[in-house]
Amino acid sequence: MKLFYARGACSLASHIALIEGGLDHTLVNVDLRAKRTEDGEDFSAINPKGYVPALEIEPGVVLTENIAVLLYIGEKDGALLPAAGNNRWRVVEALAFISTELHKSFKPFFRADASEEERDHARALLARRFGQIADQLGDREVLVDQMLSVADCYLFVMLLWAQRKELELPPTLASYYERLKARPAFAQALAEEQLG
Ligand SMILES: N[C@@H](CCC(=O)N[C@@H](CS)C(=O)NCC(=O)O)C(=O)O
Repeated sequence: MKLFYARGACSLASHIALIEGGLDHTLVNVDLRAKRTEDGEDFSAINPKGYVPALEIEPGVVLTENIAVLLYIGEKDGALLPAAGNNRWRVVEALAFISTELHKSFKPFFRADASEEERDHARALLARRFGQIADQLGDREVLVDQMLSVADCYLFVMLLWAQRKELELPPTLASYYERLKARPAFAQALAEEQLG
């Protein structure tokens, strides 16, 4: 499998999941501004939507969208997605929440033309959403039941961004982030993307 990624972007969640799940993969860095891969290919021809993650699952077959890519990896490795039962749907639910309520809310922090008012609004919204996911986590080690899942990989990236943007996090999420960061697969992905 080939993961098209950008350093520190949401594709880091899939990068972590590929390592954590022990799946063979190669990484291809994408310059998101130029829409060029590190080997000089036109990224728009690979993913016409122009964004990462994009995962080549078979020669010429490219899967996009964080939720789909993460579910594919979870299904493939069998370790990061419950095979059946309510917890499988809890993982899907968590992925949807992270994608639509957390990930999207970061937009004003990445848009150079966003106003301070938009950023303040995003700060307040994210504080509420992080509070809700902290309540869901409670005093457990992972988001769903007792099993590390692709949802933890995705939430980890949101927490990395939160730290970089100096957003205040509930203490349970801050310690959850530190715990995940210490896992070998997470540390390896961070090192491979040269993220300190
Ligand atoms: N709907 C997409 C959004 C992915 C996305 O926002 N990717 C960002 C990086 S975190 C990106 O590549 N942005 C560059 C661009 O949109 O041109 C998904 O959920 O996978």
